Amino acid sequence: MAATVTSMLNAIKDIGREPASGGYYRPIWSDAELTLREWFTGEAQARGLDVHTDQNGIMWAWAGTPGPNALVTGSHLDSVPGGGNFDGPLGVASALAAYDVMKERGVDFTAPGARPFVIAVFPEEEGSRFGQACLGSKLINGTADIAATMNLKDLDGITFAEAAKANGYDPTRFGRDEEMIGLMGSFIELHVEQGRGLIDLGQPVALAESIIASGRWTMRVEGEGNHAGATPLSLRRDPMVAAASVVRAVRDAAAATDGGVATVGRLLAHPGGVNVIPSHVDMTLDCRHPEKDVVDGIIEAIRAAGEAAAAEEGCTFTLEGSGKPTLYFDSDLTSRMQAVLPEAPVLPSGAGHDAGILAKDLPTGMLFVRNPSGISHSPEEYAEDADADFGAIALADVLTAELTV
Ligand code: HGY
Ligand code: MN
Ligand code: MN
Ligand code: MN
Repeated sequence: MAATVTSMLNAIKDIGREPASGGYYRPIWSDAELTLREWFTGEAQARGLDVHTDQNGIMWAWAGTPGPNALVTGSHLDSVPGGGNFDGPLGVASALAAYDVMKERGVDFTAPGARPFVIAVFPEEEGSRFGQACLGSKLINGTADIAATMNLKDLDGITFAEAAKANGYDPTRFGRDEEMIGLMGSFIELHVEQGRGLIDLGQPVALAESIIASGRWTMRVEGEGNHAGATPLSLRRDPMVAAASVVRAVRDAAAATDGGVATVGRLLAHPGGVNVIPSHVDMTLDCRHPEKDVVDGIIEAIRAAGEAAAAEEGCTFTLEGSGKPTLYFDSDLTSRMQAVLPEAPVLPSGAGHDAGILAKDLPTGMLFVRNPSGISHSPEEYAEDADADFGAIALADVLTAELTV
């Protein structure tokens, strides 16, 4: 293998790294993410791949002439705040390494009649800047509401449209791309495992069976801003007090189910002064379970608890958002992948992926590579060198088989 997966990940290990936490922050169109785009372009062009970025910000590195029924592999380069260097980049580096392996084995990607092959990099998979997960894949397949997307704001109040324009995109051209979707035959994404399945099973790679039901909600507790020193407790309508009860209720509602999870990842008091009783508190909510009706039940329990906690403090509670059901990957594609990798267990994914979004239009499948820590969305996530290389070769084996489909 020309450049090992690990050597490629090492080459980017300082891009977007936050010295204090050791974690990464690589949101869309940040300096870090733009540098990673340049890195990918360089790696792809060094392999003779023809790289272009489409109107949705998705990067495509073609091994020959673009054509229908293209075999697509790749992943994303952006990260969550405080994220790791493997969630996303492992899939991109492994796609490049798998291409190297296939070339070394004599695969001729430009032979007459060869199935078109392309490595894709999807932007804003984490939704870290604008709050919408898998935004790039949702844009290209039309599941993103364009007007709503253009108005999404980052923490600095910059809209998606403004940021896109500042990075050379035409905000009026985002959206479903029939031509590109029409060219995509199937998509196989390799990803670092997020959880302990493989460690406990003693296997280096797994195939994905499904992506469990999940959703994102926003919660707001509205109270009355006031002076922290001059306002007696009896006169307060302090949304932070109610918000504390809401966070507790989130855990209790999930804990009351069998396997449900719910997370408040961000809590922002407004205006956020030390000596100011907040006027309102905004929180995010991420909730997941293999069965969507369990997710729905958790959300309703949180809504009831939030309304009660707010009322007790003379505040109001609102909860908005939506979830989606469990996505099962294409069974024919996964069966073919299993025939190539008979040792690989087939596991559900607690994490969402672009492959889950693109499944709306084409067969998609996933390969997971063992993560000894089981931890992800943290600098603790990693894959051993040997497992990373094993994963790239497994990906090459699967892709080689798919070239004849
Ligand atoms: O949040 C997720 O599940 C994924 O890592 N974007
Ligand atoms: Mn990911
Ligand atoms: Mn992730
Ligand atoms: Mn993902």
